[in-house]
Amino acid sequence: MERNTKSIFALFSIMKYSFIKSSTEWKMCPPPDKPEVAFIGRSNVGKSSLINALLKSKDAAKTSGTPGKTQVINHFLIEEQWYMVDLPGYGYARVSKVERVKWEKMVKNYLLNRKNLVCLMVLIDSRIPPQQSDLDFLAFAGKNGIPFAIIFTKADKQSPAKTQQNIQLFKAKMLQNWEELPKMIITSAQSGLGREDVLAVILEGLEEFENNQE
Ligand SMILES: Nc1nc2c(ncn2[C@@H]2O[C@H](COP(=O)(O)OP(=O)(O)O)[C@@H](O)[C@H]2O)c(=O)[nH]1
Ligand SMILES: [Mg+2]
Repeated sequence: MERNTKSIFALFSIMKYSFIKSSTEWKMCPPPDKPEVAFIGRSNVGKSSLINALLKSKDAAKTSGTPGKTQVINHFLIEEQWYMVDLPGYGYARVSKVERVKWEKMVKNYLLNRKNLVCLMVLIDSRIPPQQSDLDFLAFAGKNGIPFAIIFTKADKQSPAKTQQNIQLFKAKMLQNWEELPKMIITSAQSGLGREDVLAVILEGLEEFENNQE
């Protein structure tokens, strides 16, 4: 109980974090003895920026203008209690087929095998209409029972009305194949919008993991 209370306070203020390792396959990841939350999305969606915003750090995860480079699974240890995982992006057009197949194998094996994964955050750019690569990836997650939430990014870049419009389009697309919609959070790494909502979802996952350990 004491641990829980401590983690709640830590989550909403500045979190202590350290980079643990980069892994090229799921078997090389740290032992699954702590709960972990992973982040994924199309290259350039704002994944590194969101991770930095959550950690209130400028450079925990490197933000970059040249997408599609990182093909590793990055583990950060947060508050000595849980892992935050930065997964390589998908749907980058200028990547070779060989690279794409490598990505599929690495990421999908990670998602299908990582026992301590409590929530996958799937990032979607709030500025653009539904993209097939996002819908395909969500279909994969759903079919395989991977727990996930959708995080819409870069909301500061347009009016709230425009954001809502894209989200409605996205929901309509999803409802063609899904009976119910997952949790969805609107965020901006720039303004901090949605930060606490994302952290609340993380906290739920961490608590669930703890309860299942007992
Ligand atoms: N205005 C704005 N720009 C963002 C936001 N998130 C990311 N960006 C920008 O989008 C680009 C890609 O971001 P990055 O975090 O590197 O994306 P990643 O490839 O998904 O890790 C960078 O130029 C960021 O500065 C946001 O919330 N608001
Ligand atoms: Mg990145």
